[in-house]
Amino acid sequence: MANEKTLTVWEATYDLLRKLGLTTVFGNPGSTEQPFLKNFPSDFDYILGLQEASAVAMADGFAQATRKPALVNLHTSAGMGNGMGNIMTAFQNKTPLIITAGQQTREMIICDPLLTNRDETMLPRPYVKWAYEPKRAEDVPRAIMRAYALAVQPPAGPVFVSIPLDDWNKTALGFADVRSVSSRIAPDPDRIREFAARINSAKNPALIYGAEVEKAGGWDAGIALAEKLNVPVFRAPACERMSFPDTHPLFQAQLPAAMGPISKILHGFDLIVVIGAPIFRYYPYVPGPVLPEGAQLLQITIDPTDAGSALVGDSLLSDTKLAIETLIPLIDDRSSHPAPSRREKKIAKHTRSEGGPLSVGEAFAALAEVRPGDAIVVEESPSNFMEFREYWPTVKSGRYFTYASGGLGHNVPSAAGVALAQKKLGTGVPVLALIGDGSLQYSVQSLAAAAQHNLKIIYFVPCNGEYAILKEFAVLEETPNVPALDLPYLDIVSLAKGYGIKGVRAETAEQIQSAFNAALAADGPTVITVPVKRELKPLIPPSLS
Ligand SMILES: Cc1ncc(C[n+]2csc(CCOP(=O)(O)OP(=O)(O)O)c2C)c(N)n1
Ligand SMILES: [Mg+2]
Repeated sequence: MANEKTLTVWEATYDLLRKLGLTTVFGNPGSTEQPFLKNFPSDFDYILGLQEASAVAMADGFAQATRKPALVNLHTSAGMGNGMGNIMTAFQNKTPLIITAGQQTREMIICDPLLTNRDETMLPRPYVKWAYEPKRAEDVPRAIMRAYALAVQPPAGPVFVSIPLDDWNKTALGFADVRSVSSRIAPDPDRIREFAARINSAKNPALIYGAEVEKAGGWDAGIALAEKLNVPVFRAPACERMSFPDTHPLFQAQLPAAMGPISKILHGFDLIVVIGAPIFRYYPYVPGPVLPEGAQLLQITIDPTDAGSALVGDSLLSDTKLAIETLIPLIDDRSSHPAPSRREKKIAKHTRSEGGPLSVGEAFAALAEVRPGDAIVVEESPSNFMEFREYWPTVKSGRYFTYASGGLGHNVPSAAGVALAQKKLGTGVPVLALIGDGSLQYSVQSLAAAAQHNLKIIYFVPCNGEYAILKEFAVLEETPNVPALDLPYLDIVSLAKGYGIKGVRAETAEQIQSAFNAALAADGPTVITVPVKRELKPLIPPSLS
């Protein structure tokens, strides 16, 4: 260990990262990062993204699955640009990421040499909570400490520190002070009593759970609240985590991401209690009221932005688990009331059609029959995910991950981060990555990390040879003859091979099952491609549009 007089910024920073538990670095190196990565310590792991988009999203999946912040090291300007789409998604996901990037040397930057990250703090905005380049080399460790403290405080999210390449050999001020900050905020006691009173006086309330509940560790508390209230539970539209079991008798449905349809589904409720979600996350514009007539809305969220952007209702700022736990003793027990009417819930079964490719439902039905008890799903399958959930219900917390943004290119690398977390935690839990054939192309290079680290991921790719969801959107929005929605030429088995992964094509239910079982038994990842029938499903069911 260096003595404090000769301690360099490099040594002080690695000491800090070690103490913060940030010993897994997700990145893609360039010459501006090499002074940071030199003599890479043996107790650190470097996970190579091959492209910055993959590095960011792998870190996101890893952070979510370990429930801890993660460290990302990107290349200067161009690398930041590559990472930007997934930085935006990490911001929407509220994932704490400490993102660093190199910068040209302070000695030359006045004359704009190659590798200059011009106005370095501007590029990642508005999708970072803080962006900073230290005013002097000595401040690098403290800047990372400050970034960490900001990233983990609610609402959590990515932060950015730009570090000139000549900072690392400078003499440090000493070891950085390691600070801790809290990551939960309890509800205002008066306001939550008001909320409880409004729930108690409601005749016909409903609950809507969003992703924050599961992220806050509130899965069990959410079930307890729902059971004491004995009311229907919906899932917030377009939410990235599950928060409530699909198989619970009170569970109704995931709400569609459109205004009019949501108010139709919620018709008849007098109080709608939304916990852990924006009001609401919409996708297509289908006009209609935000809420059905006569309904009031209460929102509990940790995010002031989501409280601010709500078009209707009254909000309470809080960690959702703490709020639910505070609410439970304050609300009347309605469990003896007649159970609310429920939709019929059973795992969908599919009869197999003759000839031609399988329908995607048939493919999912075959897959569900060989479902292992404990697999985690990471999903980016725009036109098929709702149907998938009919066959593969989520029954446990932490078993389903997708993105809060819809920005393609997140979930293929994120699956590698989730699987890496399972490996490091020693859970032995496999990851099923359900990925559209179009979606796979955006961060395809992350397949290499799965192969290099021998991750237990089964990529299941329904190949319809098209951007099906965009065709569905085109019907709804009446925009015919959009070019470039067909991609029949992709050879995904060969792509997998190119990245060092076994690729298999499965055309029948039996082939799907044997490929999946072989993949489960294999030591490392497998890509299974399944040619499926083209189907034009309505984006919003006709009864709701
Ligand atoms: C970064 C990015 N670029 C473009 C889009 C627009 N987009 C949304 S879904 C989609 C098609 C996805 O195709 P595929 O993965 O094959 O799924 P399918 O719709 O066929 O089920 C596209 C291009 C996007 N969401 N994100
Ligand atoms: Mg497709």
